[in-house]
Amino acid sequence: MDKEIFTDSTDVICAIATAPGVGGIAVARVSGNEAFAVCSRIWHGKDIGQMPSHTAHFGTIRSNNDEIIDEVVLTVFHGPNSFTGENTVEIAMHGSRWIQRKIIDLLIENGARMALPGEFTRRAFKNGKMDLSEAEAVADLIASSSRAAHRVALSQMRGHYSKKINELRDKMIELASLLELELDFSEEDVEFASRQKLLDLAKENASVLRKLASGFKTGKAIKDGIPVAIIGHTNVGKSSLMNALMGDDRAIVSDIHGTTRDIVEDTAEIGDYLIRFKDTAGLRETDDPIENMGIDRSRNAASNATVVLYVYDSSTPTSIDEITSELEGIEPQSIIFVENKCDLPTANENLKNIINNTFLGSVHIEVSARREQNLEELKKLIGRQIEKINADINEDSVMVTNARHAQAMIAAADNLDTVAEGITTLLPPDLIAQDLREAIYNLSSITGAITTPQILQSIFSSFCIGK
Ligand SMILES: Nc1nc2c(ncn2[C@@H]2O[C@H](COP(=O)(O)OP(=O)(O)O)[C@@H](O)[C@H]2O)c(=O)[nH]1
Ligand SMILES: [Mg+2]
Repeated sequence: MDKEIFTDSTDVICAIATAPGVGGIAVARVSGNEAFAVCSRIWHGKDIGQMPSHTAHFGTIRSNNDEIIDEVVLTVFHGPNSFTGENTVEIAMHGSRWIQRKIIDLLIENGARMALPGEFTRRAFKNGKMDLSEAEAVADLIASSSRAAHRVALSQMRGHYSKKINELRDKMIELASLLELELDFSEEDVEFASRQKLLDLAKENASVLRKLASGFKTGKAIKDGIPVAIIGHTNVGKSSLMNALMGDDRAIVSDIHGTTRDIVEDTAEIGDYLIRFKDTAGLRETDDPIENMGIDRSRNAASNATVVLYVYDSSTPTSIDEITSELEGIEPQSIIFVENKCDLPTANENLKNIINNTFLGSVHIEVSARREQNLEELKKLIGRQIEKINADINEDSVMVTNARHAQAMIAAADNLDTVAEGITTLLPPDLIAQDLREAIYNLSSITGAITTPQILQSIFSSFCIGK
């Protein structure tokens, strides 16, 4: 399916743009140079051709034998001042399934065709209304399920991200053109492009790009859920805590040690973030091979988590040595110690102080999963820990949330390393220019200044119809 499937981009396309199913109102989108003519054939009301852009009008949609299908509100947008850049009509109808289907059928009978997935956004890209990373951000914005994910997608859609990429690229283009100029004067042995400046730029851009790409882990976590692992001994109440935080009986709770053997995962929205909680098998010495596999997974989950909830049982004596060995290799700043079962008499009088002195930067909280005590405070603590770790996320920060972009950045950084090496080893300008051009090419693929039909196909086909 490498073939370009968006064959004729001058067709009038139509689709329901609201969520599938029954709703109070549904909206059909119609786009294309002849969109007004197509809609006029089924619309009874003011002359669409005479409507000023960005105005809404009441009227009816009628079938070919003049039967009224629905009373609707029709909004017109004159190209290029529309989402797609083309003449566009949006028909807000009553949300019955039958009306939705009937109006789409009528539009098709009268000269429109069904839009392909992502075709509206693809036309917007083609008509220069947005670049590729902005178009991808439209999909992310629609899918965003937390405030933080929304913030990152909105910033990308509004072009902050592209601006940063283009700044990096423009500097490289400038130097590349100076290098190419030298090629025209090759007999005269002149240097238009200062080698020192070029070297500095290559090194600086490579490091900026690597740093951006390394933020992909955080960016992806914000989009798909920030991993928070719940670990600790068996029977301390990890699964109870997971259930209490989710408000759902997600994991099996019992007083039998070693009940949870695999990772139980679920997401919940806490504050601004979507959190992906992972309840794990309890840590203990055991001969059971299956349980041991589960314990390995627990350790793995802990080392890949943004925040680790280390749960211990207030009513059972626990030693700091055990805790220290179980948390080996985990950053203290990412740990929240959760003293559970605080409804029972404590057997760990001094442990909290010892923990605080051993794990500098960690935080501690007492809860009862069973009685649901202090859980709101725990949620706030989780939010605050994440906020601290992601301190640099704000409206204007540039965050990579897309694997395609991270790959392109790393490829461009590798090209720049080769450029730097070429300069230090006094390579002729045509060879340096070639590597520089490749770096520019890789960066350009992010915003779509340079693309192949295959890239476009894979991006837009993941959209829904109507977007
Ligand atoms: N008293 C009391 N018991 C609890 C609390 N949380 C969990 N438990 C009990 O501790 C036992 C182990 O709980 P579970 O969640 O399965 O622990 P896990 O092995 O760490 O996942 C169960 O009998 C729970 O009912 C609590 O806050 N207070
Ligand atoms: Mg459990």
